[in-house]
Amino acid sequence: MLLTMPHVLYAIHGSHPCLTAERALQLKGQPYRVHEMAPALHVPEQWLRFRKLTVPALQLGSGEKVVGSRAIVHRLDELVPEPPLLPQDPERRARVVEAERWGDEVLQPVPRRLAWTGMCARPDAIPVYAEGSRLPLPRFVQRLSAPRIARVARWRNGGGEAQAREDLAALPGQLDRVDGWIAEGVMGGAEPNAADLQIAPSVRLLATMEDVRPLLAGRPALALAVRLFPSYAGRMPQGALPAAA
Ligand SMILES: N[C@@H](CCC(=O)N[C@@H](CS)C(=O)NCC(=O)O)C(=O)O
Repeated sequence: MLLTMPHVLYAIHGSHPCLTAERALQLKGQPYRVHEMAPALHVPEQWLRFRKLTVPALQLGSGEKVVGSRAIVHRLDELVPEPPLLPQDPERRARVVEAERWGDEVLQPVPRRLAWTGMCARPDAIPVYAEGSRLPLPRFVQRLSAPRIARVARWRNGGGEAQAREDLAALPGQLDRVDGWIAEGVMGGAEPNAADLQIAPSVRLLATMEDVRPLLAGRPALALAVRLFPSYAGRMPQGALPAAA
């Protein structure tokens, strides 16, 4: 079914799961516009509109509301079958769905926690991550409010130094898992599937952090992330994150 009314994607600039949802809309050739919200401040707005606290959320042209990157990808795949984001073959589909679920529940929070932790340590990185944002906030308001927002977001997402050490220690094993799925063909095919769309934005966000780059160097996971998402606003300078536990 072709959806003709423009959809509205509720998103935060630079949010990796929002990229997942937006790329799915693009791959399905859907007309949409982005309603951008300010990080952390988006929580009450999301609650009022969707009775959920996170982005991405999608209001379809039909009025239907879908919240969550995985739910959005799956709903779009149901409504617009081509190109498929989930394989038809049940066995292959189960493997892609499993990788996608892990990408959402386990990997996705890691770059989120690290990014907010790093931004608290290096508030000068915040405007670099905000490059390309279309929020009509005067610069001085952004400058004053951004460090406070980063602290709230770090707290809400369970960031902090001790957690960052643990996350960095766990990352090599997590990246091995992604590389394994690429080697097995679960991910990394010529046409992106739901697992690619879920996992590549997380790896791409990790690649903006100089302290993490050595862990990514030479990995198929990095090559896939850069192939699917060549550019990503933001750069976290070396030393913003603590050493691994
Ligand atoms: N895993 C879910 C949730 C995504 C999520 O946590 N999004 C963040 C932005 S990247 C958010 O909205 N956080 C709200 C908060 O700070 O509580 C998904 O993929 O949709």
